[in-house]
Amino acid sequence: MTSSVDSATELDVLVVGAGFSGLHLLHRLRGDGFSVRVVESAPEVGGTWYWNRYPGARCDVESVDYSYSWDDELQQEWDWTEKYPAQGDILAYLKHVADRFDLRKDIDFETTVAGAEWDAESARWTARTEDGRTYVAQYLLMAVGCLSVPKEVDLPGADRFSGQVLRTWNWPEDADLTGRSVCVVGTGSTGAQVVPALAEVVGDLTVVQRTPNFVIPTRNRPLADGELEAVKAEYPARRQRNASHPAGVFRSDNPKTAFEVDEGERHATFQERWEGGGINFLGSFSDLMFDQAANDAVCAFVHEKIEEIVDDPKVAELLKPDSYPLGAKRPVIATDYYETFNRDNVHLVDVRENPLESFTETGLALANGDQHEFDTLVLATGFDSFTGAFTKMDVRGRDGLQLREVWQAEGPKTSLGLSSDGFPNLLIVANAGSPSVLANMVAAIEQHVAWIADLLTHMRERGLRTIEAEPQAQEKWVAHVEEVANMTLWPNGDSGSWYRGANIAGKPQIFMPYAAGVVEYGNALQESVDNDYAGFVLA
Ligand code: FAD
Ligand code: N01
Repeated sequence: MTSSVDSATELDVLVVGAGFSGLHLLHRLRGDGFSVRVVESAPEVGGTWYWNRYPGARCDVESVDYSYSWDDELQQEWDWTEKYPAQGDILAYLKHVADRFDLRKDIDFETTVAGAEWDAESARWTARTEDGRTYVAQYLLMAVGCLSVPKEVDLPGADRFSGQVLRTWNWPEDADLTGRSVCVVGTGSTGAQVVPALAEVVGDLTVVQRTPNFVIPTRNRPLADGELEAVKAEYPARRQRNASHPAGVFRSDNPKTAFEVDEGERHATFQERWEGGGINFLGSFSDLMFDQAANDAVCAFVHEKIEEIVDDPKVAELLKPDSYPLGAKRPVIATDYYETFNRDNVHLVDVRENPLESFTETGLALANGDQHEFDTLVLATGFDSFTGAFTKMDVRGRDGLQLREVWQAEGPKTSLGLSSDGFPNLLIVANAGSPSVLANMVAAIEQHVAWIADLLTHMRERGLRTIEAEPQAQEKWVAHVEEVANMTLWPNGDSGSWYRGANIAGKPQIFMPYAAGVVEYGNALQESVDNDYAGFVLA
C-alpha cells in the first residue's frame, strides 16, 4: 500500500480506478490545476489490462487506435508491434504512460473504496477505504470500469471441487498449466481466447459451453515494415476519422443492405470480410443489426464456416449459435477457436440440453450421468457488468440515498450516462448510459474525460459548487437509451446478454450502453453544454 498524502487532505477531485479512464482523468485534471488523487485496488495501473492476464488475452481494436490520442509525442514515440495488442503490450503501454507523465505520485495503489458519503452542507464527498482511510473531495469521479467485477460463481457444487481453481479476471502471473488436465467454463470473449491458448499447452482440455457464440477470426499479425510509420505520419487525421465513426474507430462499413445485392455478392462480401478478420466483419452490410433477414444471412454464413472448419459434424452442430441474432451478444473475436475443437486433447461439453448437475471433488457430473474429470478448473464466466463496481460500494448521496439500493431496484439511471439523480458531484466515466463498450472504449473514455474536465473548469470559473442529474432529463435519457437499442436487433433472442444485465439472476434488465455511438452521443454532450448544461442542475 502507498499513501504519500495525508488522506484527510481536502481534494478537488478523488478518482476511483487507475485504468485508461482514471489515468487520463488524473493527467488532464491535474494539468487543469485541480488537486487530484486516484485510488486503485490493484498494485499497478492498467485496470482491465492489469487484472485479465489469462493466456490469449488480447484486444480486438487495432493497437494504433486503442491508445490515447491526447499527446502527439506519446503516440509518436510508442511502438506497437502487432495489429491487435496483447494484454501485456497494453499493460506495458499504460505503465509507460504512468511513468512518462509522472502519474504514480498521485495514485494510492492497493486501496479500495468501500463507501462514500455526500455532505450537503460542505458540498463534499467523504470516501472510506477498506483499510479505514478517508478522502474528502468536492468531486468523486467513478472510473471503475464496466467489466471490473466478476459475476458471482453460480455453478452447482463449484465449492466441492478440490483441485486448482483459476479465474481469468485475476489470473496468477505464475500459473503454469503445462500438461495438466483442465476444464474451462464459459465460451464468451474470454473463453474463446483462453481455450485455444490453453489447448496448446495443457494435456487435456474440457470446454463447458452453455450458449454457443459467433466467433469471428481475429487475423492478428505483426505490423508490416513501414506500417506503423505510415500511421504515425497521419495520426491526427486517423484519430479524426475514428471520431467520425459511431464505433469510435474507423470501419469501412459497406453502405449496401444485405438484400439489395444478389446471393453471390452477399456471400463474397461475407467471405472477404471473414478473411480480413476482426470487427470489420460486422460492417459487411449496413442492416445486419436492423433487419432480421439480413442477420439470418450472416448467421447462416458463420454456420457454414463452422461446418467447414470443425471436423466432427456433431461438435460443429453444438458450436452453432441458433438462439439470438449475431451481434445481440458481444461478438467474439478470437484466433483458431473453432479449429481448436479438432485437437485430440480438446472436448466440448454442451450443458444446454444436458445440464451441469454438479461439480464433484474431481470434476463434474452432467444430468445424464456423464462424468468429466480434471485437476484444474478455469472460470471464464463473465462480469457483473456496468453496475458491479458501483453496487459493491456503499455510496450514500443526498439525504442518505443509497446508490446500491436505487440501482439494484431500477438499474443505473443517469442523465447522459454522467450523473445520477440524488448523487451530486459524483460523475461516471464511460459506463452505463454512454457508448462505452459499444465503441472503442479508449475513444469513448477520451470523449467523457474532455467533457468532465471542461465542466469542472466551467464550475470553478463561475463559483458553482454542485452538479447533479436533472430528474426529468434522467428519465428521458434512460428511455432514449432503451429506445435506440430497441431500434436494433440487440434485444432479440435469448442472448442473455450482459448489455442488459441478463447474465445475472435478479439484476434489473435495462439496456445499459448507448447504442447510437460516439458521434450521436458527442452531439448530445455538446447540445447540453450549448444549453447551459441542460440535463443537469448546476448550483
Ligand atoms: P477498467 O480498466 O476496468 O479500470 C477500472 C479500475 O477501477 C480497475 O483497475 C479496478 O480495480 C478499479 N476499481 C473498481 N472499483 C474500485 C474501488 N471500489 N476502489 C478502488 N479501485 C476500484 N474494450 C475495447 O474497447 N476493446 C477491447 O478489445 C476490449 N477488450 C476487453 C477484454 C477484456 C478481458 C475485458 C474485461 C474488457 C475489455 N474491454 C475492451 C473493455 C475495457 O474494460 C475497456 O476498454 C477499458 O480498459 C476500460 O478502462 P477503464 O479505466 O474505464 O476501466
Ligand atoms: O464474459 P461473458 P466474458 N453455467 O459474459 C458462461 C470483453 N472482452 O468474460 O452465455 C454455464 O461474455 C456464459 O454462458 P451463457 C467483451 O466486451 C473482450 O467472456 O450465459 N456457463 C458465457 O459463455 C466481452 O463481451 C475481449 O450461457 C456459464 C461465459 O460464461 C466481455 O468482456 C476478450 C455460467 C461468460 O461470457 C465479457 O466477456 C475478453 C453458468 N452458471 C473479454 N455462468 C476481446 O477480445 C456463466 N457462464 C475484445
